[in-house]
Amino acid sequence: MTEHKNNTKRNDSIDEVAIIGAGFGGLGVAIRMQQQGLNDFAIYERAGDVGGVWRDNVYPGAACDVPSHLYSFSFEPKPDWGRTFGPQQEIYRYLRHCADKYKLREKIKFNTSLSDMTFCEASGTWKLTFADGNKRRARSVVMAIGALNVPQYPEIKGVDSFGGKVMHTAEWDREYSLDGKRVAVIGTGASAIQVIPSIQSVVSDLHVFQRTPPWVMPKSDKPVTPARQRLYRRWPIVQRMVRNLQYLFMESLVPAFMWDSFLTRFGEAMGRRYLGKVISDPVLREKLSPNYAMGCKRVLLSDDYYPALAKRNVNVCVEGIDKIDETAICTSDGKRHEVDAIVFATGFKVPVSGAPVPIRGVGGRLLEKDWAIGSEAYKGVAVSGYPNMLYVMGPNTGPGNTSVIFYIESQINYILKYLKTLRRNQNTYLDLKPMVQREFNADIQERFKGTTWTSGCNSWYLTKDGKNTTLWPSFSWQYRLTTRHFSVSEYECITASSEVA
Ligand code: N01
Repeated sequence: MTEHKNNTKRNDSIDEVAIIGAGFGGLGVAIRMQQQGLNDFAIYERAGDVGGVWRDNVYPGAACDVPSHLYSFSFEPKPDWGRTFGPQQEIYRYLRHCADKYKLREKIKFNTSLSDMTFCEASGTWKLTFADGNKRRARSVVMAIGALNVPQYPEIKGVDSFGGKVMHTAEWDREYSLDGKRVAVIGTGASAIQVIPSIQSVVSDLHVFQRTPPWVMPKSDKPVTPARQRLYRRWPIVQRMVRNLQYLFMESLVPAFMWDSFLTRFGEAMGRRYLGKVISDPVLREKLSPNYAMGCKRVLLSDDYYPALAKRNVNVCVEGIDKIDETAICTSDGKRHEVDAIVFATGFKVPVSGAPVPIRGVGGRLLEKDWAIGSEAYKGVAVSGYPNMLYVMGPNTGPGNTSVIFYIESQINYILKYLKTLRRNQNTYLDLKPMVQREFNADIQERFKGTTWTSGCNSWYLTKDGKNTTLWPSFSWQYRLTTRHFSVSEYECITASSEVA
């Protein structure tokens, strides 16, 4: 690529880099940019605080199912995790600490929600429009908007007629008390298995509506002793070693998902054994027995989910929901389950990162249309036709088994290389060559063939056509290696013809 001398006067109405979102992704990019001397960026956050999903998901029991040491930045370890698996409040505090320590709040425009993004080819910049009508230009945009943040409410007949309280786990109303109420939880995924044991003892009756029984394994969550916290504080290398061991353990589970192997069978046997140990009632055990290959959907970790389901005030309904009326959930066996409140633990809208707002790239092409049959990017970061737009947690970067933070840090490595290249070449923008994206994605889909993830269960990882646009199909170290490499030859390098008007 030809290196242009930077004769352009710095234009203060333009952000060199606009980061959208102040969750793990946005904060991580910003911290690493600062550490590399790339200080010309602004962060736009739709809410009034940092934290992303860890700010928003405040349902009782919300916690992480990835070990705490792995669920923090490698460049900002936290020696004093209170539990082996961090609860929501603690992770939220950690992210606030990151924002404060690295003085990021002064760079964040809070309550500023992006509503539209258009690329201007002449100036090689993005025009950002916000919900309050304000506009801004940016040379590059980092889309750190998170993968799972738009709650999915299922379309159930009559739901609007229900006279009681309706909540989604991701939109929890902390003012509403469930004490002594008859409550329905719809869904038995990662959020449900956390909320159910946390509310079981305070509600009078709990009806759990299960469509597919999940694979559940013990979590072994426990408090971290002060002595251990002191040890980590004094000897950070010990914490790093623990973190590395946990990483290796989780990485060793990948083959169980990649092929229908003896490891998958072994995992399933362990899962059944655990179920049998906790649930003595054969009818309930039958209801809770998974009917698909382990790993096809997310394997859930919990120490208190099965015990909660065995309590006398809990009823697990496996019949399909026909409709909801003013006071009850009606199931296909003709029963009416009268409740005061319904909790939708029904997950999030997919595709993962989707096009959250209209995004117009080169020639006015619309990302929503380009991604209509499944989102696609290069290394989960760059998208052909959308120059200098860089995704964090974009398509096919979800970890099936390990910490998403490892993936985010891999993307940050790639993004930093991209941004440094741009800095050396002012007035230039980089548009990924379509062929590079096509070949990369064809290879990804090829690698999914024969894996547990495509073994036939109905999971949100897949599009309607069975394409997996959410997960990385292999070991996470392979993702780390692939994102370490940035080659400018994979991009069209275009010189902008005019300055911003
Ligand atoms: O959502 P889900 P989630 N009638 O999609 C059921 C992350 N996460 O919020 O399996 C009845 O997993 C649906 O049934 P089925 C994590 O990545 C992380 O729990 O489709 N049921 C399922 O049981 C996770 O994967 C943490 O048959 C209906 C449930 O609703 C992702 O978020 C914690 C239904 C949805 O489960 C999503 O998890 C929590 C209907 N019409 C979440 N529609 C961590 O700890 C849907 N369901 C990091």
